Amino acid sequence: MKLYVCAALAAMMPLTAFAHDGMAVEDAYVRSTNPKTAGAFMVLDNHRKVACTLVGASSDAAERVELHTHQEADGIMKMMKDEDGFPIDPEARHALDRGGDHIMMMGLTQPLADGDVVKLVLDFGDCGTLDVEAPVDNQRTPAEASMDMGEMDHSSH
Ligand SMILES: [Cu+2]
Repeated sequence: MKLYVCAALAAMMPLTAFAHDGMAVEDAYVRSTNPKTAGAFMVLDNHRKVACTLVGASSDAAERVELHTHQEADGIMKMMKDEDGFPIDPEARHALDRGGDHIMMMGLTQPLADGDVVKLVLDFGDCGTLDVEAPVDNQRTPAEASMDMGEMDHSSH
């Protein structure tokens, strides 16, 4: 029954963008903690038999979109710009998560509220680009986002 409900919801409001080139994204959402910046989180799914790297992202919703990561420096986790991109192994997944790798939108053209949908274009270099529609979900807790990716839990939708 839960699966059925999820399928119906997905049909009305597609949260998942399936792609050309064997790249896919699951469970994308955007979280905006202030009117000027927002983070985008999702699971990158590489269906190809070659490694792909997310090298950049863009969106009409923000002046700048950067790849960020968190690194520990002197015992403190610091957010910093990632220059190398996020590699995804062949037929593997890579989670963009709070406290880890993520996409940062800076200089929002307008403040984002729950229910808004943000369009992003992910650039995987040689592996092509992927259009993603990510709903704004400021209520999302980190635990939900980082749950075991092997077993998809549709009950949280
Ligand atoms: Cu960031």
